[in-house]
Amino acid sequence: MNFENTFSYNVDQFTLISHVLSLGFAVMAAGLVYFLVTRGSLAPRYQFSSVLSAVVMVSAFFELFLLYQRWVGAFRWDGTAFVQSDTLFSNGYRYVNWSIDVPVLLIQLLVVMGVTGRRFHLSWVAFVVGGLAMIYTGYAGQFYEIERSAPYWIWGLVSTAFFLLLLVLVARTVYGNLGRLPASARPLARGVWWLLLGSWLLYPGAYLMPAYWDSADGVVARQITYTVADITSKVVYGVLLGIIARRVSAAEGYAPAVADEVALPRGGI
Ligand code: RET
Repeated sequence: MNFENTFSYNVDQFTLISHVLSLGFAVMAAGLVYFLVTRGSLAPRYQFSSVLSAVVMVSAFFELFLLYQRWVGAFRWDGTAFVQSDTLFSNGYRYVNWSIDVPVLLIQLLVVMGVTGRRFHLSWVAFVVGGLAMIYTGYAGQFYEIERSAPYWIWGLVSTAFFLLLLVLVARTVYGNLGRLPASARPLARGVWWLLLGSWLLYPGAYLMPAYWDSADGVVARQITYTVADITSKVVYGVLLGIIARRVSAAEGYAPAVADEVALPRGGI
């Protein structure tokens, strides 16, 4: 069970969380349209990056929409506060959604950084295996977040080891392939690394929230943290990779169809 179910909430806390969760799925729907519409401005081999972003948007949309419904169903107004009703809120839905999104986001990086052949295959396997190991060990640990007994800390640490491994692999993917990119795209690729680092660190921060902010306000902070992390690690990251792919496409001499020139501001966004 999650610590969200151990408190009652005043009107402000309850509505703030409802709004933050609804922002999450609304942004994913908007992102889906953006990635589909701008797909044509990329050279065919990079269009797969937009398709991967669209996959992330659809899966995150449904997960966050479900979570929003769980939230509004898990509490009822008793005249003074929002108290537990007969269903539970669960962040577990987030973890299962990450099983799709984490591998897809990392594979998208390989596509845009121009990794191909054997290297692509090896990195692909390492990202999927490492990513799933990080997520499922963390998933096991979050069941113990209320009592914060040994499994909470042990699974959290095991998950962190996989996280560090992934970060090393991501840093190598970005910095090891910078030379393949046109000069105009290199600062953006470095930006992708820092964005990924900053946004992904928010997830372990949210995992730890019950340990250092064990109150209804801590729950508000945790759901805001998750939403900021979701928007930056999925949408902003996808937009940034799209801009890089567009610059690489242009450097490779790809000229988008006329309709795309009209749809996008000059120079692309
Ligand atoms: C867990 C458990 C505690 C330790 C660590 C974790 C890391 C989670 C991460 C999740 C990233 C999710 C993303 C989703 C995007 O769709 C599992 C919370 C280190 C890094 C990027």
